[in-house]
Amino acid sequence: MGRILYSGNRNASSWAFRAWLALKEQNIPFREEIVDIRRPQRWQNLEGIGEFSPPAAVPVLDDDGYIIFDSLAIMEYANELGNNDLLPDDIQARAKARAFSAWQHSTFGRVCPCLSFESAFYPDKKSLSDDEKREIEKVYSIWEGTIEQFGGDYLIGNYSLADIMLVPSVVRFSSHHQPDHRWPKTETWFSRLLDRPFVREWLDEASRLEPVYLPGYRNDP
Ligand SMILES: N[C@@H](CCC(=O)N[C@@H](CS)C(=O)NCC(=O)O)C(=O)O
Repeated sequence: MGRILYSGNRNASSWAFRAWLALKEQNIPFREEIVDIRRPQRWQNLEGIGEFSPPAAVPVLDDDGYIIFDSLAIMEYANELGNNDLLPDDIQARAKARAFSAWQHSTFGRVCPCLSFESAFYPDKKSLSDDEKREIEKVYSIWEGTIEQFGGDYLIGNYSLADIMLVPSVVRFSSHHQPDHRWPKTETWFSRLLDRPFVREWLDEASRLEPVYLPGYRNDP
């Protein structure tokens, strides 16, 4: 039977991206089934996922018949199946990595909600309002202070689940408002993250797809 990751379109499924990335980074072998979550076929396709996974969403990992749903659970599972090195050893650093992951997983989408993951691949990007820029800059300052505090190459020292969790937000923010010299560590962290081969692989494939337009991007009704 093997291991199957039900994921989504490269330019539309930020949650699947995270789960896929954790499995890849831990060298876990798996087969991928891409579920087309574009409208209108989205609903019928996700109904099919709902036949074996309660949230009827992607990603879902089917590990030889054992179903694990939710990106965060899949990421933790991938880490434990692999080298278990995607969370810091130190208890407080580990809690901080989990805090950033949980923030992303719960309410981080409220930061510039009109900047969806999909919008990162639009050829005609909108200019951000001053308020939107301020929201993003506030986050850049938080990330800058965190990188400084842990003193490593990534958000919490070494590469961790927190970095993987934040990659799609890094993509959606940086494609509209790059960090500059005011956040030098964040700028370098972005480059490091975006240069990772598996991150590149997913994003290169995403860029070759037809953009998925969502309402609200240009404050349209
Ligand atoms: N908390 C879930 C969210 C997954 C999610 O929202 N996935 C989207 C695609 S990226 C989806 O399938 N949505 C279906 C829906 O909201 O009905 C996770 O982290 O896996």
